[in-house]
Amino acid sequence: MNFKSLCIIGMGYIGLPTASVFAGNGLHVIGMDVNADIIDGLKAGKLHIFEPGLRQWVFDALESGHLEVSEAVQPADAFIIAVPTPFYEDKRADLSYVISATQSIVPHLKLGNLVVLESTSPPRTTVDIVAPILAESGLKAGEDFLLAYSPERVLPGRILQELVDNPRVIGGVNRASAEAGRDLYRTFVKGDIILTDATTAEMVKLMENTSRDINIAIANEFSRLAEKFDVDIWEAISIANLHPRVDILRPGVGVGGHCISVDPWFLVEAAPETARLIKSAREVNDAQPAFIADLVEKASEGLFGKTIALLGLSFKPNVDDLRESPAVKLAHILKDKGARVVVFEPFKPDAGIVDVQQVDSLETALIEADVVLLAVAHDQFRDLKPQEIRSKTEAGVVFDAVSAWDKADWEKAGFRFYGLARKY
Ligand code: SAJ
Repeated sequence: MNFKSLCIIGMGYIGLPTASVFAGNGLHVIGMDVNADIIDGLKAGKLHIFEPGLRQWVFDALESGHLEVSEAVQPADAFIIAVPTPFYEDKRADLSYVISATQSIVPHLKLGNLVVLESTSPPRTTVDIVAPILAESGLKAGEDFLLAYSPERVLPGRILQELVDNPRVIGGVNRASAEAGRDLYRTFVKGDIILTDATTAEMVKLMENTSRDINIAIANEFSRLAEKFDVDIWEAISIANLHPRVDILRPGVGVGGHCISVDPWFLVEAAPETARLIKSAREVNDAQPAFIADLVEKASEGLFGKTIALLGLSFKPNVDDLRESPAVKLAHILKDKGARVVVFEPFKPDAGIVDVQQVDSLETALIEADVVLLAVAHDQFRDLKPQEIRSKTEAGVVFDAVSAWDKADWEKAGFRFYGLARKY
């Protein structure tokens, strides 16, 4: 099939890069979002998210006229739904954005259109929820219009490369739908395009993120065992990983972001009796900030009245995304334990996190600190020179929760150095 126009619903971390890459490859793209601030910002050339290289792609796409942004869905040959799927307090998937995005397509749906759901969703969402809503148009999925699920699988920080180079899975409600999806994404995808059915594609996406969550959980659990047995976890992992079939990931502050810390719950919700390992892994990762807080408390010889300079708030290095961030949880736990927490997050210096005192420079964070706590290994934190930090703070203790710093260097600069299951 030949697609000339495309309407993408949701201008977030996935929708906006996808829209600008389609536009950069010649399609006429309408980038739609219900949030007027996002649309007005884009019209004024301002991006609400940070992703390396994205600004230029968006700017070029808008400038060329191939990308238009709008608060309303507009008719097009194809529609992509790229809205968030958060979870409720009880961890059930909140499909309200997927449902309202689907409903907004109904009045515009025409014979021969393609609709693709990209949002991570519980198994069977495409066939059991999206298809019946679109049927309200009087058209039938797979016959009058084509319907597919194609998960986004890109890594924040590398979105623009991975969009193009990663293999793409396209699950259709029938073969013709999957093939239409392939024709659309072939516009820019250089990786393999694998066709399957919609529910398999949904399951594949959830399995990928769940398996990563479980792998990080075992690394975090190993770090707790290592603390218990007085073993340096980093040395132990590096030795274990010499085995040809072992690849242990990195323990840390916990697992955050809108994907890995959320998606496994969709499987737990769908089959609680069966998905027991998945649930345990989630619980291990969710408890990691509290474990780190206990270690910091021990290293600081109590937290009451101490000032902690917390470096980093985002969910992982070199991104500005704070969603489900374990560093934010860590800040709150430390505060509850009686510490005064002063946070510097260079990628979002004014995140406005409730109850967290944020400052806009490293110097301000350090000035009254008793403890310097590294929570996120942003490149600029990795590169800090202990001798320079010494001249900016009276702090006696440094705690590196992510093993980014060299113990000997910090000790040489006069700090007492601690880390997660760290001996050397
Ligand atoms: N983390 C660790 N230890 C590690 C690796 C990661 O503690 O060894 C933590 C990170 O600090 C972060 C969290 O896990 O808090 C998740 O980070 P990540 O880099 O593993 O993944 P995300 O959430 O940025 O992106 C994931 C990717 N999925 C997989 O690698 C299977 C990406 O490909 C998906 O597109 C994305 O989720 C998504 O949108 O679903």
